[in-house]
Amino acid sequence: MLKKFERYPLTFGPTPIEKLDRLGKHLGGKVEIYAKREDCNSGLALGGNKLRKLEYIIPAAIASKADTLVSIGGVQSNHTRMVAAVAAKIGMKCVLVQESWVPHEDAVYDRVGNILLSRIMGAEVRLVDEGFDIGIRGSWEAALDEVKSRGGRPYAIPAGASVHTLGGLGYVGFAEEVRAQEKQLGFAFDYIVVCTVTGSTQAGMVVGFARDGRQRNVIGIDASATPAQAKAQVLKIARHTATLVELGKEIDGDDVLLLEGYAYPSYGIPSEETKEAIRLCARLEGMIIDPVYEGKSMQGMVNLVQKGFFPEGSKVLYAHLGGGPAINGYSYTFRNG
Ligand code: 1AC
Repeated sequence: MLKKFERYPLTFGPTPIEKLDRLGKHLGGKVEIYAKREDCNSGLALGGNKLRKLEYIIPAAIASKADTLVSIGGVQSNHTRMVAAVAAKIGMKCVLVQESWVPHEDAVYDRVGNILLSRIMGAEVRLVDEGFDIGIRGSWEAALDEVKSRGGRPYAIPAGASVHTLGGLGYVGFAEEVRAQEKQLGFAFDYIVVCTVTGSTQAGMVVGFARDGRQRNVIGIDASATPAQAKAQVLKIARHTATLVELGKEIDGDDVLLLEGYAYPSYGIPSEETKEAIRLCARLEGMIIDPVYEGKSMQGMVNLVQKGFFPEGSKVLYAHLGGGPAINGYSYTFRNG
């Protein structure tokens, strides 16, 4: 589906699929749980899902003759960390707008984890006191103008790379990769569980799995706490991406399943259940997930297993998108483990 698109390799290749046996047994043993380890996808700054998207965006950035990648996210954005890493790798400058998306107070929140790594990699980091919104932001447009006004050539990468015209392609590739791995494994997954905030990860999966009619088996777990906006964005990106890859069928509203009810109390703030999901994974599997993204999708998946959402015998693939570094910003929350 992606042959006609130029790809700048930033990842090691197909990511491992790992069976989470102890977690599955702990949850009753009726469902098999696997994790696709997108967190292990690259040597670039601890890796993660954004690299799959950037692989299809970077050729356009290079072709534009830009000298500066300009992007945006929250203070503990994984996406901005990945943009900083890629800029370093390809020899561009990087300006990052880091908004106050998360009303979280920890003395080191703006000094550790993702933002620490971005600073070390040489990005110009700007803290902006604006709240959460997955839409296009004035602060980001201002940063683009400023780079221009000082003689630079900016290349704009939106939050999560999501509403970039090529932002959905990377996760179409994920679906193709899973299909190839399923052949080797000798079985197909019944469900794919993924965390959703800005939308292009789920949108790409929906398009990629639509190829074999499995788009409704992609279970998005909303972590934005603005699910109507997130779902509309997933649908928009999926439709656009379907056209780009010439899918040959329409994506309609029912193809996007986004479950609400796990993002509380708000984006980036873990509930008691999110914290329990993080501890559960760490203690049963040694797998580190974070309070902003994968903690919430894990909480959602655990709850779905417990309430019998997945029929007995189902094989469920959990996408670990690589949000781990943000956990450093929650050192007080986890001070006792
Ligand atoms: C929200 C895009 C998002 C990030 O890491 O900044 N996942």
